[in-house]
Amino acid sequence: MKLWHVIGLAAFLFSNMGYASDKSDKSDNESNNGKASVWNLAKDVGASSNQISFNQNANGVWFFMQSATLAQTESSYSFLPRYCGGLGSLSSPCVDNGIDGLLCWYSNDPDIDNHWLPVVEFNATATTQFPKTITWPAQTLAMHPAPDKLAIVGWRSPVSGKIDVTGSFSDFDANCGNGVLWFINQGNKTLDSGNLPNGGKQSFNLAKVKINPGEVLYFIVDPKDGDHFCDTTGLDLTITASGN
Ligand SMILES: [Ca+2]
Repeated sequence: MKLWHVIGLAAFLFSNMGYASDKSDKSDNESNNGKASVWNLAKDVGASSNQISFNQNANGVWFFMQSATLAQTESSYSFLPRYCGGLGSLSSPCVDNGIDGLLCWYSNDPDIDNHWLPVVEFNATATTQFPKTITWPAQTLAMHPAPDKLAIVGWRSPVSGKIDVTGSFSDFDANCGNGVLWFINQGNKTLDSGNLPNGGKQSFNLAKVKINPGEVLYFIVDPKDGDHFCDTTGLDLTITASGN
């Protein structure tokens, strides 16, 4: 990554909620040219194990975010501002994980338990990893909320027409806690939701969701009753443009 890329990325991350042009951060994925009809979260994020791929605006559509409170209010969402690509960074979830190759975007404020949450993380290794009490399959994305903030993956639509949204939320840490609540919102409107029990997995399948360019779908994990212990939650997600 060249210096001007870094400067541009920093300016982008610390800007307001306005989104940068798709042209500002092209990945190697050919689907970044706006002609893609399928977006797979793990495939797009894991296209290469570095920040260029695991990035705000990855493949032109993916964003990793947090809320100000547990309220699902679009205007209160902000980008997770910090990135860790390995064990070299101090005071980050990467150190907590203790395993290189677990990449993460995380909060800039320690929460009430002095953890850097919420966090959106990706297992970029080729094998299942077991940080602390978590069972984390290879090449999968996970989210963890704070007790008082939502963990959010955003997909900003580059297309108009209708899309199909399929995937699942899975509890990657069944050893404690009370599970999570999950939501799929289009702006502030909830399209689907679930109450995921500890250790559970719940699928979603939304057909022919009408969408306009620039509209955002939010995939949200709430800690459930403010109990965020063992809330590492996998998100498997594929969005397919199905035409008009
Ligand atoms: Ca919980």
